[in-house]
Amino acid sequence: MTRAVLITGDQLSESLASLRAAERGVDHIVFAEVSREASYVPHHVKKIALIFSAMRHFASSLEDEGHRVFYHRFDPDSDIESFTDALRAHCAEHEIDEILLTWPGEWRVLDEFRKMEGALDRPVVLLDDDRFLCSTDEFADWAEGRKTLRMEFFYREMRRRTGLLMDGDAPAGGDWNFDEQNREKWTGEPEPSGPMSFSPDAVTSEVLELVASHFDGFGELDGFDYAVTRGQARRALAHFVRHDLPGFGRYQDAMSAGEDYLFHSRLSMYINLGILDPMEVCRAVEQAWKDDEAPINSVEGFIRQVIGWREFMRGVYWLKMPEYASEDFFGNDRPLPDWYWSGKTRMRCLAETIDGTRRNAYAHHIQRLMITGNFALILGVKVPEICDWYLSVYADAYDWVTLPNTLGMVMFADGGLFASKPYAASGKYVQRMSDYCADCPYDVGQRTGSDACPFNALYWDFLARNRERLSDNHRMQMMLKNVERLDPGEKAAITRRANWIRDHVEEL
Ligand code: FAD
Ligand code: DLZ
Ligand code: SF4
Repeated sequence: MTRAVLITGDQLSESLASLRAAERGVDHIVFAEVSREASYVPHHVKKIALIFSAMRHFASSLEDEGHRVFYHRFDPDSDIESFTDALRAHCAEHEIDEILLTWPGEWRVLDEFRKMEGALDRPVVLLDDDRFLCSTDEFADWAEGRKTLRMEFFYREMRRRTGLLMDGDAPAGGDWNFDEQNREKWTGEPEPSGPMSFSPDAVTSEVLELVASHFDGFGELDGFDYAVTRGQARRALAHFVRHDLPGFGRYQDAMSAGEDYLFHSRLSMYINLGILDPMEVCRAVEQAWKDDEAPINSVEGFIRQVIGWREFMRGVYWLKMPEYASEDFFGNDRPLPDWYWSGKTRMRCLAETIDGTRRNAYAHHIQRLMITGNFALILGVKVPEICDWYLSVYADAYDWVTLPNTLGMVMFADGGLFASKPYAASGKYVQRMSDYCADCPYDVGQRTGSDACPFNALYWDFLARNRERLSDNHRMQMMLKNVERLDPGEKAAITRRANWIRDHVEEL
């Protein structure tokens, strides 16, 4: 019996379930660069280049290990536009008895996989993606009977299960969470090293030419410096642990003009592709603490993101899809401003974040949450438009992780399934955590008037507009009371300013 094993662009792990099941030298390992995957959103060109180059490198490493690899390169004139087309063409040319797949990262692709048996007239076996620490069934068991899902409780279970940062049954360092130490503003010292850069090799250079000729989605292709192999990604991990992990905790929420990364790892794109394993990343980080090379607040904070948030988001996605994608708690109706794609706004915080996104296909978490995310929330942007923006512009973006972060964490469109309140904030928050406001033409100290920081009026107006909807959220009570306390004249001026901003958002 010969099977065709399709490996998608984010399944580049030797430990992948379908690769473990494949018979080396017998089964056909199929990769396909296809237009449907490359165009379901206008992906950042660096994201496409990363995926194609990493796929090509991974395919040749499998070949070196004795697998029979069949690689369909991107061809704009080809009739092969989808995974199904690629497998159909493969089955027409070769004797294939069965198709072997691993659970994909998007509902859209799962839907395609489920239709393959009919489309290809062959049995299709779909295996679980066990590269995650918590399976979708285990997450569903954990969520069963809970009205709201709180990451913190899930995370403690993951700590116990993995043994990471555990001292017997107790959390190492005496606490589960050291977040109160992780909110410092960064004022220039210590200097971050930044993520490790890699020069394009011949394979990547060929991919860069291909992408430059055929794709013009979003962003800049120049300066491509990502790891594209497992070996490189492991070096990037070691580099982060050695240089930037120590400062990661303290400055986790900080932002600064001209600093695209600060102390963040830029490892998500490698973990999500499959070329780094989440547990190996956490073990390396934990070891730095054991060796006294990084403080507990950095190490715990980092591990929480990976075994906590990352696993939790995947759990939420598969628990709630496909209905989840249509949630719209606030009934938003504003289009996404055009300048989300160009970066051309005078608002410094947004211009900086979007400019970094255009250059690097990257922004760090607090920029995604509190700058581009917060603005979309308080403006009331249509949920699918902002979700598609995030899915397009970041090199680490796949629906299983982008959607819950955007729809749930940022837009609160699920009404608080896992976020205890919307992350709405005024310019004051941006001023506290960054140096953006100092050089901004808008005045962060003003709520009204033509020079006032747009975040301010939008924030107060967001609270006023959604008072009823948020009235039974106990964490919002103080903020809602502050709205009630506003002087009626001031309140009317805020509404006028917010309406003006909404009507002239493209001019900001
Ligand atoms: P670091 O700050 O170094 O964090 C370490 C690791 O923790 C990351 O590499 C990542 O694997 C994990 N992590 C941290 N936070 C989260 C989280 N909230 N959800 C899942 N994993 C997390 N992350 C993605 O991987 N893909 C996305 O498409 C994505 N979209 C996002 C959209 C929005 C609106 C927001 C607010 C967050 C999003 N995130 C996404 C989460 C987070 O912002 C990124 O994982 C992080 O910025 C990646 O950069 P880094 O590797 O330098 O992370
Ligand atoms: C994102 C992406 C792109 C741009 N192109 C391809 C591709 O041509 N072939 C492929 O196998 N995968 C690609 N991907 C990643 C897939 O979209 C991803 O595997 C699915 O979204 C499931 O997570
Ligand atoms: Fe952003 Fe407002 Fe600060 Fe300008 S003043 S950088 S718009 S928060």
